Amino acid sequence: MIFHQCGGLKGQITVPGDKSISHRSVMFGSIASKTTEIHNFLQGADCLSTISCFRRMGVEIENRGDIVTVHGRGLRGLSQPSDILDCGNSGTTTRLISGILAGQDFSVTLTGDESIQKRPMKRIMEPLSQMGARIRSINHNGCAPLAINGGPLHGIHYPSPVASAQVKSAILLAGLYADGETRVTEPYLSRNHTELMLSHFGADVHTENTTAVILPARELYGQKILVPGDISSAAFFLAAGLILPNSEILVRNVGINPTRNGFLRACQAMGAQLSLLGIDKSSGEPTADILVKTSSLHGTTISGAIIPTLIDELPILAAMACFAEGTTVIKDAAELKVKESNRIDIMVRNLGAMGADVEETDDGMIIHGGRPLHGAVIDSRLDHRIAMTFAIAGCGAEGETEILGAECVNISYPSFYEDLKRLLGS
Ligand code: SPQ
Repeated sequence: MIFHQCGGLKGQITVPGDKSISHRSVMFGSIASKTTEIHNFLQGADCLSTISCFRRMGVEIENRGDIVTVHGRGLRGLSQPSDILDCGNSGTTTRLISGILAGQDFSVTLTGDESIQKRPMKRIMEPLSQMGARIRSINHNGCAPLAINGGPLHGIHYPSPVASAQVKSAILLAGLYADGETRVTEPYLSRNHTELMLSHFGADVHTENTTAVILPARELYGQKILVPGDISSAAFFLAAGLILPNSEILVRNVGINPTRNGFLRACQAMGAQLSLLGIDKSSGEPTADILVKTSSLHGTTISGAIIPTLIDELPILAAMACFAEGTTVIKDAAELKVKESNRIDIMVRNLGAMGADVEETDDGMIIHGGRPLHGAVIDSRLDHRIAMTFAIAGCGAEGETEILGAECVNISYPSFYEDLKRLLGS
């Protein structure tokens, strides 16, 4: 896939449904009673992996494109799959499903693609084991494939060393099956879609500062779910609208949950002309239309509690920082090293190849902005966020940018390149 420097982005766009919320709606719908109807479900490869895992455990799921209907089997109605469950490239599927499987009365083996088999799973194995689950890494390396023998669980108070919604969610989901209260305390609050949605499904769950608390459930109840547009997908167009000359774009119906909207706050700290229109707080997940115009950006520091609220947007923020005046410091973001790729290493290498002044640190990077970027050959390492980041960077760079493995955008945003082309008017 080749990109050239281009003029501005103009027009309106509605990005696909939120990936985190789409996953959860299928998972919770599967273990609820009756039917869950999901509108604006993300048809990305990761969410399709979640559907496929639950189908293999006997859940009838009708996928009619935009609407997905899950015929729930109840908390204890899943059946043992006849084969290994394949979570594909999805960390969310692997970790959250492990929490559910820990409470079943059967055993399962879970695996995923090459990237998943390198991502750390001890972070869920430890707390789930403390709750009584028997879960082991088949290759003894703390990674998938995982063998999970479900059984009786007890509640724990787990102080999580990382702010991770996947760790928190795995424990809370196991907590549905435990014999008492389960608590997870995080260093900073991570995305809270699990808590919001489980409460909507009838679970007794609440939050005390950075601690999520859940009580065992007798039943969850199927719901109708409207999935908001994914702010992590919107971020690429918002960034392009800010850095490419003569741009003005409106991204419609974007989820702006405060535990996910750090990207908007970071853009504002960089001097972005960005407005939220038509804010709708009528459901648990607030949404807005977001308007951006080409802006003179300046550097900022991104660290601490904001990090979990923009963790997946850090690659595109790092690229934006190259188009800003002054220095941008990203710190407290060591979690980037254990995503689909090591996102610190790959960002520093690829931005460096484009001529940026960027240095790697232990837990982030430092970018001295203002140096024009030039085209380069970019290895996406099959990481969807990296491919999309460099498509946008390529639109702002002189010369030709070639992205290797560009098709990996299929994981979270299958129509990304077509949508980008349309906004560029090409
Ligand atoms: O599902 P996966 O592969 O882990 O996806 C990523 C992404 O970039 O799409 C991370 F690589 O998003 C995670 C996110 O980083 C999705 C997620 C969730 O839905 O709960 C939470 C975050 O991960 P974590 O490890 O911080 O909990």
